[in-house]
Amino acid sequence: MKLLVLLAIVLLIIAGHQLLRIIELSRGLKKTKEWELTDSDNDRMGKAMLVFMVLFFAFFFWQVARWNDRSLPAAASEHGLKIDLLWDANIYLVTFIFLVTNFFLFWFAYKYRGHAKAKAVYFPHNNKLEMAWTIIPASALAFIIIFGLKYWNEITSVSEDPNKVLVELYAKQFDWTARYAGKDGKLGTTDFRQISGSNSVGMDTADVLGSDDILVKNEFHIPVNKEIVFEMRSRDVIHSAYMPHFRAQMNCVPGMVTFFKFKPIKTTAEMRNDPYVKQLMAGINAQRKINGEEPVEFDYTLLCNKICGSSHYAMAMTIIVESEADYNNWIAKQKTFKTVAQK
Ligand SMILES: [Cu+2]
Repeated sequence: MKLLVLLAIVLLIIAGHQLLRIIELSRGLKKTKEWELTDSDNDRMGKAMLVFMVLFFAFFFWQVARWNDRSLPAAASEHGLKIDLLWDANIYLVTFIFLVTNFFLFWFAYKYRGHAKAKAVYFPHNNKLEMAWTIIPASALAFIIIFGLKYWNEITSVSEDPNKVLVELYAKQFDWTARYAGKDGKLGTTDFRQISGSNSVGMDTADVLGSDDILVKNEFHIPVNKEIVFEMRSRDVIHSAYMPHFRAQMNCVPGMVTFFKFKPIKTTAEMRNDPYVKQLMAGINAQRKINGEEPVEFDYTLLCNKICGSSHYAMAMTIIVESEADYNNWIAKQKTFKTVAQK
């Protein structure tokens, strides 16, 4: 069988080679050379450019309509709404430029299609044009950058809020640990030399500030409408704390503490009732059913957004946003580092 396939391939190559030779020989018999384009060739190509443009634009708009219902729900944090605004402004701007430039690209390919008598125009320089295509893109980019920088500074500035909730996210290959400051409101210091099986984040056991710290895995809770300050550390490689529903992402870099803050504005329960989220989850659960999997409910997630190793995909943690009372109830039930360490 293998020999037959091999023989077929060899014969195919020989046949192809012979075909090429016939084409080469037939060239000598023709009067025109095949690399010389005729006016009718150019005309056909010019019109094909227009046809391609129409199909290309139709495909673009079809894609927008087809995949639009797969995007993230509206932002669930205060600053996230502004990021969404910036995102939308960018997309509209880019789409507009894409349509205009591609229209001219194909339109000019058609309009100036080759012609035996056509002469090229010598057009070396135009100051007004140069000014226009420098100033317009520069001001558009300046708007995007200034707008973005303003909110970037807001989410990365030091929190002045006395009622803030401080959460440390500790990343390692391949999981997250969330650490709360406990009753004293201060995170205990850490020391990488003390990392061990029972002290995975390297708590400095000599620091009393850390004894009331609370460490949780798999799931962490935050109260709605309060400023949450995140401090991020990494044990091994660069990870990235990504909370897509809150429009927040920050690298976790070994040897340093990075941070940002945001204010969640919708609880997990509110998100589950959101019509768009319901539709999104119905789509996901329909696919899960086909795969023979149990249906799932919407949950906020913390993901790692750096390709940090073989089990990178598994670096996830569920985030529960709830009322302050529910949050206080939950945190009161968690064990402090001291009680866990004494066991
Ligand atoms: Cu990671």
